Amino acid sequence: MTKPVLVYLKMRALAEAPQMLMHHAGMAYSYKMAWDHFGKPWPDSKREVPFRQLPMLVVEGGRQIAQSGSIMRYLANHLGMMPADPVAAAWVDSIFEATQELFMPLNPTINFAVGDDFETKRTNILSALPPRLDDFERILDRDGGGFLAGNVPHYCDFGLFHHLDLAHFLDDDLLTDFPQLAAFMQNMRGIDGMADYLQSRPELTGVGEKPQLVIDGRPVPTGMKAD
Ligand SMILES: N[C@@H](CCC(=O)N[C@@H](CS)C(=O)NCC(=O)O)C(=O)O
Repeated sequence: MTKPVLVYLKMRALAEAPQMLMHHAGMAYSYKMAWDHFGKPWPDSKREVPFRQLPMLVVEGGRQIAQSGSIMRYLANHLGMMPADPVAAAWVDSIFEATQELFMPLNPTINFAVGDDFETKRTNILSALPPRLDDFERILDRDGGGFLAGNVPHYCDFGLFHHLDLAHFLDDDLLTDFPQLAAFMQNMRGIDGMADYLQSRPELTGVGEKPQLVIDGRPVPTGMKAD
């Protein structure tokens, strides 16, 4: 099989969970910025992807999989990580969907907001998060396996890890009152491939002031332009 290509932009957001999942499973892939994949600026390429947004996974035969959730479900199926029982699969999917609801406004805030705008968004996000965190805490507590659905990670676990990892830019002590979630983050850091991925991905610096990704050793502004 040819290596799939994950196409995205200069931000740490919806391409994280699929990359963590692929690293964990040892699945080879390549990552391309939209402008490198299409050979032109992203705004001129939007009509070449199904829903004018990214991420997109290009698989064999050039077939395009859009929507981050669909990419995760495709990968979980492809990698044999989908629960066979339909109810168990629906449970994992419902948790994943709940993690997707953390995307907005958290991801754009961390990647792009600066100054007073960042501070206002930070306050709002941190005041809205505790009931969400409590839901995941209860799931972990009830299940007892150290992950969201048992003692191995499913695709929902990668979604939650990503969003909580980002939320730590807002508050280092985010999980002080959520011991199960704190343990979950540690468990996720310990799974196959995760440490490698976290060490090799572009560093995100200057959150809230001048957000940049350090790509190939060079800090570049986050965004949707080549530079
Ligand atoms: N529902 C979509 C949302 C995708 C989305 O919001 N993509 C943003 C980046 S995170 C994007 O493509 N922004 C550039 C644009 O809209 O031109 C998904 O889950 O994949």
